[in-house]
Amino acid sequence: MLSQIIRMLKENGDFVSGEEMSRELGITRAAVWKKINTLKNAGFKISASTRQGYRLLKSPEFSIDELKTLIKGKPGKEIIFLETAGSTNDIAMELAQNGALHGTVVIADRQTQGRGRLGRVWVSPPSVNIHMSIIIKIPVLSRDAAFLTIIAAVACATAVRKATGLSVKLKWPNDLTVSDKKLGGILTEVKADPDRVLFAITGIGINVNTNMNMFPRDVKALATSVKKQTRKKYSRTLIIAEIFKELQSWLDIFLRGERQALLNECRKLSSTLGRKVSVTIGREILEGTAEDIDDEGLLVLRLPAGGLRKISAGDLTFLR
Ligand code: BT5
Repeated sequence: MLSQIIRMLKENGDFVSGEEMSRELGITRAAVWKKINTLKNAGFKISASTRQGYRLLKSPEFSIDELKTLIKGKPGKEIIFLETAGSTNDIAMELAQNGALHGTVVIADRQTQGRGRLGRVWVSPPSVNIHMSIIIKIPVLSRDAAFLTIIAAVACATAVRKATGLSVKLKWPNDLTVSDKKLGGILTEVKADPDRVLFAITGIGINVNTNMNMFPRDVKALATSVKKQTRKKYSRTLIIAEIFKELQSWLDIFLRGERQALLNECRKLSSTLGRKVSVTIGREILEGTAEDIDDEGLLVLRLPAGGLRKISAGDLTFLR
């Protein structure tokens, strides 16, 4: 109901009369007034005039009800919003196992046990960043699982670029970066049998309105946020809506079999290709030049002796 009211106010752009709203929503004018007050309490600036009705002046930085108005049939049709979660990936995993549909999204304002890869901590302070996990149930072969991270990374980088104008890059395999500082990360977890992926959880963490003093020292040294880069606050609602739009479009491209388009975009956005890097894979450390991302989505590393190594996952640092 709140989403419907926001949609009416936005579509109209001007005053919408209380009577028109009450008619369209099938509730009394007093009930409309109450709903408007709920929105005001949630941070919406709405002017009210007895003669003309209600007019939306400004939306708050984050509103799940506004987000719902911005999504039509994209991933995110079903959104579960939590003020606090352990890890949104864990919650989405459980939901997916219990039959939740493709495109179901879990968003948390803060996480107490946000995770990176290999159990590393993902710092997730309240009310500033995006922490969300999307259930992906599409036909993917197990050997193509790396594409799921590529799809999410390309979608997020493009969405944040469009929403903020920042030159967001992709650092192989799962980082969103600006000027080589970490703006966000993707954590893809899959449930698969030997042949095919049964479902995947795409976890997305992006630092939006974070002040650097919200991070512990080690993270502060390597991280950045949209606010830090632009010196402006951005609406998480609008960025998330943009991510859903991009995700839908890149999933469609993948499902149509147009992998080259996806890979080309990934190569174009890459901060890694052409650079001297060191890659840690378990106990092994390899140095070389990141030459390409191949047609299977693997990193192609040119070794100093001239040979090539293809790598599916690892931790990468730039040399020099
Ligand atoms: C990642 O791991 O980059 C994946 C991060 C995924 C987080 C999302 S939030 C929603 C969903 N629910 C979860 O529990 N997780 C996902 P990795 O490449 O392993 O990077 C982890 C490293 O990034 C840490 O060891 C820190 O050094 C650094 N780090 C931690 N928090 C950070 C932050 N907020 N911003 C930038 N860097 C951070």
